[in-house]
Amino acid sequence: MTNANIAVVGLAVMGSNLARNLASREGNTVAVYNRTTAKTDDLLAAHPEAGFVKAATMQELADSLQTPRTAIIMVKAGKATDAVIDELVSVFEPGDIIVDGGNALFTDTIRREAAVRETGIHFVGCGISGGEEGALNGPSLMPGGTAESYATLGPILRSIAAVAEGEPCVTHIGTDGAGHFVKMVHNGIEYADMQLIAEAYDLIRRGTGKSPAEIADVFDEWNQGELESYLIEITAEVLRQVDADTGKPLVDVILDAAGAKGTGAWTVQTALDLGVPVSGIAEAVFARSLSSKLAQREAASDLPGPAEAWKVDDADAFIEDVRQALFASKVVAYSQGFDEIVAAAEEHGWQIEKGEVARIWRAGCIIRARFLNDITEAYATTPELPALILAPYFRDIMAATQQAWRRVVVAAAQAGIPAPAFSSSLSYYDGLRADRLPAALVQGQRDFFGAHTYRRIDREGTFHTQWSGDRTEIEATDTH
Ligand code: NBP
Repeated sequence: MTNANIAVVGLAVMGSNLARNLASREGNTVAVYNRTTAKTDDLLAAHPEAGFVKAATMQELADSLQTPRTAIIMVKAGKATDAVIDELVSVFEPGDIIVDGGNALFTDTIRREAAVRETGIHFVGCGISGGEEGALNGPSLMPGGTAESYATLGPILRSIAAVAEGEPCVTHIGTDGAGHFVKMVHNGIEYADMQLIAEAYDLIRRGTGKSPAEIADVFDEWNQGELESYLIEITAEVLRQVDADTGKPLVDVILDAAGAKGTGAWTVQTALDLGVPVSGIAEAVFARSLSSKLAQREAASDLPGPAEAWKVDDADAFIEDVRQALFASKVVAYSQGFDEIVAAAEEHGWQIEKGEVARIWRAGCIIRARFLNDITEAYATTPELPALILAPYFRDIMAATQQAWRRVVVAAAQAGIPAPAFSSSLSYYDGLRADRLPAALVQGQRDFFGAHTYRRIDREGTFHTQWSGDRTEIEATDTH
């Protein structure tokens, strides 16, 4: 029996929704397999309209598929993925395609792709964004792998992807781990975006005394303008929610300890290895860590803060300042994220179209936002921008917002309100645009204690000062 054109392996929330999405598109017949067969039976019983082909074993799954066979794995990232790949390789043939749609670390995807390629089978790591809703109704899809495998896979992925302005939110990102890498950076940017919104909320609440419901109105209004995005939209909904038990705003009864599943940390760890400053994303990850240190926070709660209570004089003007600070900091987070993509592309030999990445993030995924159009346009005009923030459109935003941004960071510091992502983004911006940085002094220090040498601004070469001797400078190139 060979009548299915696509298979889904792993039928938990993501896999079953993706399978239903696939089955709803004309021309697809979907074979489904889950380690625990009862889950497969449940899915078939709940969705007879999908016309799923049930496979009780991997061999049955292989037999049910047209060649070249294509299977999408949606199991828990890590060991489970390796186990499922091994099983599929044992029943698939050269030319078949195995797709991992889980949240794999891109270096695992590089390793798996190389191993599976040895068998003649294609392996595609595909980032899938949008959670369970996206999987069912249209996710943003970030496939890696070979161009050859994308020729087969592309039409299937285009059929299920979210659509923005008539275009499916999928593109072939690059070879081997490129898709999962870009998905990882997407998640890192998501961390920054969420933290910036949370800081904006906190500053407005503590500065103006507005209630969460009133701040929800502010976010609704912001969502009509250049900040329009899914995260701003859901923030308003969360702030408006009232707790049924206590009658309080839900946000006031939720424990203020933020969880994380690790993709933000991966983004930062990878950036450290690549030497790319993604400070906005890093601060967002650290802010979640700090929030979760409940015992430490409790012990530190009597540390002194500012002497005077804080209230802004002009609430409307302050809220507009915060809006501008949020927009400027958001541009920094995206600019840093794209820097990381550029650096990894260089390191791994990926040909990543940055404008295409922004294009496929416009729908289906958590960071979907109006201003992604402007990112696509910026890279279309100047593909080799030294940094996204330097595109004319973003330069104009910085020019228009930087004074407000400074006022907000100053106010936060004086009021003793943590705004790590706002303030570190501003420091990054000032560092980037500085004529001179104190890095010159750091180089002097390094040369003093470790003879690490330095370069000069006025001539070529590498130099070392003999600090313990007569303090003369010598050309150091030949001595190291
Ligand atoms: P889970 O991550 O909870 O994984 C559950 C699935 O993995 C079940 O089908 C389970 O089979 C299967 N599985 C496990 Br666990 N170990 C296995 C093994 N050794 N062999 C075969 N199957 C095994 O599912 P999910 O939340 O649907 O997520 C699926 C993937 O999608 C993950 O990689 C996740 O990171 C990624 N993702 C999730 C989201 C989201 O919003 N949830 C978004 C984007 C991507 P069983 O039924 O037999 O236990």
